[in-house]
Amino acid sequence: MAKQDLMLLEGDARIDAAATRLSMTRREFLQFCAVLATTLGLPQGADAAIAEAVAAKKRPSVIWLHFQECTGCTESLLRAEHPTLEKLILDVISLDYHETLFAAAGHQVEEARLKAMAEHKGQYVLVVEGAIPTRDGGIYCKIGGKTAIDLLKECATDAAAVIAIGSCASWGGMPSTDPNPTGAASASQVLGKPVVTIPGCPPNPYNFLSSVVHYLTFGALPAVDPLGRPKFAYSRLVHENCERRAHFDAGRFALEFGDDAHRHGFCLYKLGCKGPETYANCPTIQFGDMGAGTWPVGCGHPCIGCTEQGIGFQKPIHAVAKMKNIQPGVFLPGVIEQKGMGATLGSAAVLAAVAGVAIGAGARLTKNLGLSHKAEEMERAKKAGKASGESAEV
Ligand code: FSX
Ligand code: SF4
Ligand code: F3S
Repeated sequence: MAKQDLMLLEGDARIDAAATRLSMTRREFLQFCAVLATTLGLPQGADAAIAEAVAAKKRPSVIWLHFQECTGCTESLLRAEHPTLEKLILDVISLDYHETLFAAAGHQVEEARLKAMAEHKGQYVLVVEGAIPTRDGGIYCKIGGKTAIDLLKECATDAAAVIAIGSCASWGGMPSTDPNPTGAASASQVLGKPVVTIPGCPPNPYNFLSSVVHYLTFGALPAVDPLGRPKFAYSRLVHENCERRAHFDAGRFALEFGDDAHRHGFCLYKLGCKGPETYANCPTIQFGDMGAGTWPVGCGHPCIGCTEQGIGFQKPIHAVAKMKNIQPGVFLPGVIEQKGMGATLGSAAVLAAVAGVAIGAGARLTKNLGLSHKAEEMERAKKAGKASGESAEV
């Protein structure tokens, strides 16, 4: 019977045993469960249910297939730092088949897969990493003499749940980039039914772990959006939670890699950041548990929209993102206007909005941002002129 309060589990011997198993203190383990419950957006009491489920060690059997990809999905799981994420993942699941991590090879591996599928018929979780080449009968990816198409269909038949990890398995990803010579397709396209997808290139390991822990605790994968993405992770645009958002709203942009604005950590929108049209929780959970800034934009690189079909590996890096939604903040006067360039730029946007010119709001917004930048440049030029004038006078 699940306890409703995490604190009631403080003295529970099962919790101590789980913490020891994971090389954590009891407190760290309980905190970890609380963080997972929060990440999943679950109500009060779910943290205790998660702690009990992980402690009970009911590890679901997992069969992990690799197709057309770079193995970055697996690498991102293994490269996580404190608390050792791979340890947590390997503790909450029983990884019965994984082509990269298996010490065995050849027939032994195939036997392990068939054995796991027979022993856990209807109960195992199938994880698919990589796209599936469908052109020319699927001959561009074969494992153990079988095409990826056949292997996927065979393994999915008796799976309790299918998770497509990474953008390749979720929607085709990098291998499906035009002209898509191998006909790379997603797991869902090949199976002809929806599957849970955790896009990203690589995907964030926390999103995978959280989804698996949800399955372990509640016997079902988390709620998903129409693209099969868990809502807890893909409901918000990168742009909504970006640490550089204040710069965007104020019209402060890096214009070149390495320029002053870039060095100051200004917004990367004009360098082609796709955060405004990409749904992912990268800015909030970040990568590798290494502390602040460990995500693409945090490191100074524009988001390339790696989670988003039609954006990642498709839209050129220099192309400016389409604004998916317009936040009120951008209609307010930017700091430059407030500093003396007049409130006209912001006011014009507000007036246009009031006048009901809703169509083309994105274009107007971008224009407004361009004007903000122009205003900033004018002010800089004015200052520079004044400074040189002053020095000339001296
Ligand atoms: Fe690589 Fe995975 Fe990208 Fe694809 O991640 S990191 S190419 S999403 O399938 O290995
Ligand atoms: Fe962050 Fe990119 Fe949005 Fe700028 S455009 S605030 S860098 S997500
Ligand atoms: Fe990918 Fe953009 Fe996140 S490039 S990792 S979706 S910040």
